[in-house]
Amino acid sequence: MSEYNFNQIEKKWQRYWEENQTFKPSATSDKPKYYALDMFPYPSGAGLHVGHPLGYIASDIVSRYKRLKGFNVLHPMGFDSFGLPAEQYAIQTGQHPAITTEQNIARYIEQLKNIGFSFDWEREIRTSDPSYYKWTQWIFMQLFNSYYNYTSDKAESIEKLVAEFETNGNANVNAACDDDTPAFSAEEWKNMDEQQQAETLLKYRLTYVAEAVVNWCPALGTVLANDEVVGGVSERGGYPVERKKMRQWMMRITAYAERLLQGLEEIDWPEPVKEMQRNWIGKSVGAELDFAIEGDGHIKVFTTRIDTIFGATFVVLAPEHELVEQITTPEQLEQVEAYVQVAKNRSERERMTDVKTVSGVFTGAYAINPISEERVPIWIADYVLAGYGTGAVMAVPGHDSRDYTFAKHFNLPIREVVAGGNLEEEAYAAKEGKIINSGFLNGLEVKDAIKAGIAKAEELGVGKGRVQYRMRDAVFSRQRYWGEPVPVYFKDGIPHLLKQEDLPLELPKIDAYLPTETGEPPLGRAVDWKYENQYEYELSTMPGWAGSSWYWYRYMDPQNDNAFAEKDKIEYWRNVDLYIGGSEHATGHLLYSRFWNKFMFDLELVVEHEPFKKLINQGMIQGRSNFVYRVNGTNKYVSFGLKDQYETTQLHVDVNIVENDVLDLEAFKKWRPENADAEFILEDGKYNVGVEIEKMSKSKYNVVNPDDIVDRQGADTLRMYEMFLGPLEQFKPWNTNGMDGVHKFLRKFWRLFHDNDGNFAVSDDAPTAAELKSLHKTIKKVEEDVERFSFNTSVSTFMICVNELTQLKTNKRAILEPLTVILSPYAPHIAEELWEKLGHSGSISYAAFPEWKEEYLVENSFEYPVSINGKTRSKMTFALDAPKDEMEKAVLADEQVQKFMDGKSAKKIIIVPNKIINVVV
Ligand code: ANZ
Repeated sequence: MSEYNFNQIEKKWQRYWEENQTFKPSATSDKPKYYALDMFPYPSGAGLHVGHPLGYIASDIVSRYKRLKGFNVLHPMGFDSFGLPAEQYAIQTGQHPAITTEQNIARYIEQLKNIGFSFDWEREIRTSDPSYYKWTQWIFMQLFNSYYNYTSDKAESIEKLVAEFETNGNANVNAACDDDTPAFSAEEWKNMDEQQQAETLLKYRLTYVAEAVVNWCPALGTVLANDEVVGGVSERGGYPVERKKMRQWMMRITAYAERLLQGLEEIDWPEPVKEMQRNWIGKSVGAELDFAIEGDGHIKVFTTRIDTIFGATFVVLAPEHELVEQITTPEQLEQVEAYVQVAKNRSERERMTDVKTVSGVFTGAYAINPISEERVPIWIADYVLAGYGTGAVMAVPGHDSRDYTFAKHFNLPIREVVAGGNLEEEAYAAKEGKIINSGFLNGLEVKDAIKAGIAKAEELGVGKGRVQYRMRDAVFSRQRYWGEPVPVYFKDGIPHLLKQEDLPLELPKIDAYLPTETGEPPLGRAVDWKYENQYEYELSTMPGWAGSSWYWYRYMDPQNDNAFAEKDKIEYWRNVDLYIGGSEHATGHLLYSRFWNKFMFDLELVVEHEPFKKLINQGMIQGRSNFVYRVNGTNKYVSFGLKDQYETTQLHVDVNIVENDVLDLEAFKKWRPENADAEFILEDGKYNVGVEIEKMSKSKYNVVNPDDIVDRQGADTLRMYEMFLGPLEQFKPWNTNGMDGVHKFLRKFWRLFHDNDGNFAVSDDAPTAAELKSLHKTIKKVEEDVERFSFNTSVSTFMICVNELTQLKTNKRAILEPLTVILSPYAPHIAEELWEKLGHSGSISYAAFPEWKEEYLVENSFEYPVSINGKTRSKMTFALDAPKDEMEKAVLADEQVQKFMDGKSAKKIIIVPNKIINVVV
C-alpha cells in the first residue's frame, strides 16, 4: 500500500540531493555547459513570500531540463547581503547588522530548500562575507589602476599613461578624463609635485574621488544614486533628498557609454529593458559651438540642431555655470544671485521634468552668434542643466519647445528658420516673418544642413562635431556602515590603495551605526582604525551595487582565495546563458554589471563582452486581498453580497483564514481580540469576503508564505501551480482557488502507477498506438514549451496527457517511464520517488530526455459517426487503411446499429473515408 505522501517524499529527496550533491556540476566536462542564474535576493527580515520563487521555479525547470538534455549545468544561489534594512535595524536595536543578516539568510535557505530547487548549495555566496568582498575590493583596485584609452578603445594600465606623460605630456592622449583636465607637456608633468601628479591622475582613473553634486538624503545620512531617488524622495523610505556638493568616489562608467550601447545589439533581452538602457545612456550627436562674449571670453554651447543657428535669439547658461559670476553686470547682480540660490536646491530631475514653472534671469551681458554674427542677450535659467553638454545652450525658440516657452514668458524674439531654396515657399515665409537660410545652409534638408553647419563651424574655427551622452559617472560612495569598505587610505590628502596582501579590509567594530558628532560617516567611529597605524582610511563604504556587479563569476569558483575565480573555470563557464529576475533592475544592476564585465574583459580577466546572454523579467505575483464589512458603529460583519443594505467599513482580513472566498468564522474570532464577540450577517449560512488585487504586503494581510503551501499540498504542487498561473513575464494575482486542481493532477499521475489497492503495479506490456500518441505529443509540446520559456502551457499539456492515460487505463512502463522524466523538471520530488519505484537507482536528474517520434503522432485511425437512414446512431473507430468489406461487416455486427436497424436488412452501406458511414435500410 503506498499513498502519495508528498511531505515524506519531498523531505526524503531533498535530503538525498543534499547528501549526494546531486546538483554539483562536473568540474571539467566534455558536455556543453549551461549557466542558469537567478538574481540573488537581499535577505529581508520578512522572509520569502510566494511571489519570490516564481522566477526561481522557472530557472530551475530550465536547469533540470538542460541536465536531462545532456548539459553540464551551473545553477547557483547566494545573497546580496549588504543593504539598508539591516543597517536601519541595527540603528534601532544596536545589534550588529551581520547578526540580523545571518538570521535572515538562514531562514531564506530553509524556505528555498523546502521548494526543492536544484541549486548547488556548495557554491552559495554572500556579498557581505569578507572572503567575497575581498574580491569586490580587488576589482575596485584594478579600476583605480586603470584609465580608458579611446584609441585602443579599452581600459589600460595607469602606468602606461604615466609613461606617456613622462615622454610626451598629454598632447597625444586620447582618453576618458574630466572636462577640466588641462593640457601639459612632459616637462610640466615632471615639474608637478606628488600631490599635483596624483590629482592629475585622478582625472583619468576609472574610479576616482572628485567634488560632485550628489543626492544627499539627510534622513538616511547618505548619498543616493539617481536611480535610488524617485520623484525627489528616496526610493527606500520616501525621505526628502537634497542636492549637495561633496567629495565622492566616482566610477567613470561614461568611458564605456558607446560600448554599453553597442553591446545591446548582441544580447537576447526584452526590448523594453534595452530601450531603457539606451535612454539612460542617451546618446546625442551634435556640435559644440563658441559664442564670443561681448567684452571678453566665450561660451561653449552644445546643440543637436546647428542647422537652426540663424534662429538663435538668445543664449542660456545653467545657473551653476562658472561664467555666471564673471559676466553678470552690476545692475543684474542681485537678481542673478537670488536666482542661483533658489535653483541650486531643485533636483536635476525636477528641473528637467517641470515644464510648467518658467523662471530665469537676464545677466546683462551679450554674446555674438559665431555664424550670423548677431548680438544676443545671455540669460540664466534652470531648465539648462549644469552637468549636461556644456551647461549652456543657444536658444532657438522657433524650433525648441522649452526655448519657446521661455521666450514667450520673457518676451524674447522668436524666429522660425526655413530651409529656403524654393522661391514660392520663401516668399510665403518672408511674409510670415520667418528667417530664410542663406548661403551654405540654403535648400538643405535638416540632416545635410547639420553636416554643413558643423563643417562651417570647423572652417571658421568656432566649433566642432560632438557626441554627447546623457549618462553620468556613477557616484560610488555611501556614508553608511553596512557595505564594503573602500580599500583606500589617505596620505597628505592623496588617496592610496592598500597593498593587495592586506585585503580584505574588514569592517571595523563601532559603537553605534550612526554618523559621528562631526557628521562623518559611521566608520568614523572606529577606534584605532588606521592603515599601518597612521593613515586615515576612506570612511565611506561602497554602494549596494558593488557586490552584485560581478557575482556571477564568483559562483564559478566560490572558495578560491587566490583569485576571484580561476581562469580555466571562467573559460569553461564563460557567461550566463539564462538570467531571470525582476524588471526593476533594468538600469541599475544590469547596467553596472555590464560595465564591470566590459572592464574585466579589457583586462583579460574574463572572456566574454557581455555577462548575461538571455534575460527574462518575471512578472510580479500580486496579492489577492480579502475584505470583511463591519456595520458602522457595531461589531457585526455583513457578508459581501448583503453589504449594500448597510452602512459599512471595508477592512482587510488575513487571507490565511479565508478559503475559496469564504471566511472561517471561528478563526476570525480568534484572529484579533476585538473580534472575539463579533457577530455575522451571513448569506446561505456563509460569510463571503470581498476580493481585490493589490501588491503583496504585510500591511494588507495578503501575504502567502510558500512554507504553508508546501506543508498543505507539497512543493511539487507549489512549483507547478506557480507556473500554471500564467505566462512567466506577466503580472498576475495569487489565487489559490486553482491549487486543488494541480494537486489532484499529481495524485492522478501517482495513481497511474498503482492499482486500486494502492500497490505499485506497472506492466511491461507493449503500449498501444493511442498511448504512444498521448505520450509523444506531450514530449514534443513540453520540449517546445521549455525551449521558448513557456511553462504554463506545459502544465496544461501534462494534465491533458494524464487524463488521457487515465481513460486508457495505462499502467505501462514504456509510457510512464518517459513521462516521469519529462515531468521531473516541474515536479522533481514525485518524479524521483516513482523513478526509484520503477527500479532505477540514482537520481532522475541525469536521465535522458526522451525523443518524440513523428510516426506516433500521425493519425492512424478515425472515429466514424455511423448513421442509419440519415440519423447518427453510433460511433465506431477504424484504422485508416481498414479494408471496406471488413468495415461493412463490423458495422452490421455492431450492437447499436443492429438495434436501430430493427431486424431489417441493409439496402446499402455508404462509407465516406474519414467522414461518415451511412447505413440505408
Ligand atoms: C538648439 C536647438 C534647436 C536644440 C532645436 C534643440 C532643438 P538631447 O537631444 O537631449 O541631447 N541642450 C543642450 N545642453 C543642454 C543642457 N545642459 N540643458 C538643457 N538643454 C540642453 O538635447 C540636445 C539639445 O538640448 C541641444 O540642442 C540644446 O538645444 C539642448 F530646434 O540647441 B538644442
